Amino acid sequence: MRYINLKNQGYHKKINLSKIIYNFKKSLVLKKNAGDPRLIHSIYVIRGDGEILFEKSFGAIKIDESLVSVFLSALTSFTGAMPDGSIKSVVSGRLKFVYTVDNKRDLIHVFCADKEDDELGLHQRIKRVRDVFAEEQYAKLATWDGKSREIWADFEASVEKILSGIIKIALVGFGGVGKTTMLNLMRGTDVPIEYNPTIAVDVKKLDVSATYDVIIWDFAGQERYTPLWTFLLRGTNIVLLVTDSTVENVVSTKRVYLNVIKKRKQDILTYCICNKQDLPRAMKPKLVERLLNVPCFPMVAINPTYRDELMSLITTAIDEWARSTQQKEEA
Ligand SMILES: Nc1nc2c(ncn2[C@@H]2O[C@H](COP(=O)(O)OP(=O)(O)OP(=O)(O)O)[C@@H](O)[C@H]2O)c(=O)[nH]1
Ligand SMILES: [Mg+2]
Repeated sequence: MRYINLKNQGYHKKINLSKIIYNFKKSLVLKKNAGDPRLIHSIYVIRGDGEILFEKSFGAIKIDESLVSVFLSALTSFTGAMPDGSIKSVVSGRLKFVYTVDNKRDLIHVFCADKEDDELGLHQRIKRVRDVFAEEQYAKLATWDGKSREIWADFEASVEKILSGIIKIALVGFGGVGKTTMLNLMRGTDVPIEYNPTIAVDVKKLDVSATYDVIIWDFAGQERYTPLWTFLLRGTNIVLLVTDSTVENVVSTKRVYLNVIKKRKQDILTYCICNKQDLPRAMKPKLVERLLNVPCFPMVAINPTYRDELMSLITTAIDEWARSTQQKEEA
């Protein structure tokens, strides 16, 4: 069992690294399964008269197709009284059907999933599918001949994206550089001025994308926690590498980038945040960029006027990540 003794740092308790790692492994498994699209068997868009306009099967789980047929044929009889936009679900055998109505357009959207699949994740996704259909697809039906598949290409791509799940963004950097302050700024919560070092890691959901569930992992940066970083980076899609922009910290941060992030097998999109630009010793992002060779952005995390910049930077990172993932899939 690995322990870190914190006595020398003024703490009088031991941190059990193995236990922290075990708990995080457990939470990773749970998160992975939450709304995992691989458990969604199929999705349908159905007209009020029962006609199936769109169906897409993911073939992830073997199911009793007749059960689906029976459910779909009976569906219109119990969606009639549903208020617009409401979502319901029903479990039948191993399957869970989640459905919602768009009364204005006379449409019903249905997900057929595994009964264990996360209810909230399914609700969020079916709502997004309904919105995307209303915004991007519905108008195309007016000129549709009822047969050609071309008009469905964009919608199908959107559905894939919506079902593709979770983006993990990690805030990585040494103690006191301002990661937790940035997380608070992103979430619009009050920014405490006093420094409370993060213990191990803090995980929060960020409401920033209509397509993905974005989870931010705020790493603890004090030296005693850095052995955790390699483990915590698993499954990360985007790293925001945070520096306090002093020369010393930029140099150490470069070492982290080269030895911990860049060495990983999986591709991680990395941006560097040059925080504490309000302080006199702050290096300019242009200069840091030349040293680190990753895109660098200026930040003053204690100043709420930087929030918009921070949010648009995260949106840009997510878009860039999604684009490069798609390109890799196509290659
Ligand atoms: N002057 C200035 N202070 C900042 C800025 N951002 C954060 N701070 C302060 O720096 C201190 C440390 O900030 P935290 O966000 O807790 O640092 P952290 O990176 O999360 O540190 P660990 O959790 O130990 O890894 C706090 O007192 C913040 O108020 C900034 O842009 N300018
Ligand atoms: Mg912190």
